[in-house]
Amino acid sequence: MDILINKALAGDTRAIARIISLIENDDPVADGILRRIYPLTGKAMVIGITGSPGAGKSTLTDKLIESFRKKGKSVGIIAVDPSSPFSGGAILADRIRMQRHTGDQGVYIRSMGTRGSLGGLSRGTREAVLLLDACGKDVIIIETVGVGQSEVDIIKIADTVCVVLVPGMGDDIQIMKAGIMEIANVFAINKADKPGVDRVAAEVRLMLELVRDKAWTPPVHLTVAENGTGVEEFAESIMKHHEFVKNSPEGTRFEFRRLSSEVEDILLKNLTRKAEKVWQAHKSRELMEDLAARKINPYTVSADILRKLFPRTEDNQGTKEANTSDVTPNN
Ligand SMILES: Nc1nc2c(ncn2[C@@H]2O[C@H](COP(=O)(O)OP(=O)(O)OP(=O)(O)O)[C@@H](O)[C@H]2O)c(=O)[nH]1
Ligand SMILES: [Mg+2]
Repeated sequence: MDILINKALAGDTRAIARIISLIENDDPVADGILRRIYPLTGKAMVIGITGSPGAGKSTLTDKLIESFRKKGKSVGIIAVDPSSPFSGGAILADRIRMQRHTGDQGVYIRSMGTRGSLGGLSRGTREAVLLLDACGKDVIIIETVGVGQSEVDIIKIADTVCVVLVPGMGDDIQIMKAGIMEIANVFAINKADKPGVDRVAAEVRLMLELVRDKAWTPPVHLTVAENGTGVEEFAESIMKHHEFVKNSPEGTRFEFRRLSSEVEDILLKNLTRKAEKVWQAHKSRELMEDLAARKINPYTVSADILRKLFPRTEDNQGTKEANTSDVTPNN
């Protein structure tokens, strides 16, 4: 395991891919690896790119890679592909748009499926980001389709959330209603070569007036990802926002909130794992028959398992205290 970790930290892409697979498969060794690499994290600029299907997120990401590479920064990409129940970095459309970077040692691209979390980010996205961070990637971009849960999830992971909108889509307003306005730090109105771009930009700016945050007003950029128009300015805004996050009280609050949700997620994952184990060990043919015959109910069974999980819970202590107070008056 040490060899694998060291290889990954040295930038070996196969070792990185292997560890991400361990993470995705919820392999028990993954937690140990993450614990080891965690002290090396916290240096990368983590960017989330979200927006409706086909908005041009991958094309824009491809141009961002180019821009950051020119600035001498190494880049890691995680493309969350909701259509793929499997992962393992298969060649997907997302990846193909960034194909020209695959020969570049400073670029690592990985696709992840959304197995297990309907519409949300893949299990393990956060951990994959941590790994790429530890492995020295200066910039990490997470591309995710903005449907449902994923845009809520993305703020738990990314320092800067970019929302990509396009002209001529009737559902733009709906997207905004769905909370996009609350989470976006930078906007790109992509496909600015198409008619209607000014209208969308005006709508977004108007919406921003309504929910204006005093400390940071999300800039709205017009981009044509296909030929790179506006991408440089877009990248500048992303970097500015990152500076803002790192150097403001809002940023610190945000970081605390994010770390809290990180602890919560890990705690829940471990609890679930443990509970499943205890339940599997507790389960018997006899018990199942009793349940089926309604001799016992699932609530009681669950309570028994909880007691096994937490032998010294408040409930138990409560009983003890009750006993003590029963005894005290007699003394
Ligand atoms: N006209 C025009 N087309 C663009 C622009 N940017 C991207 N496209 C095209 O839009 C299509 C979708 O682009 P992608 O980059 O795959 O979009 P995406 O948001 O990553 O798509 P999904 O990952 O499938 O949600 C492709 O055919 C691109 O060539 C642009 O600025 N102008
Ligand atoms: Mg894409």
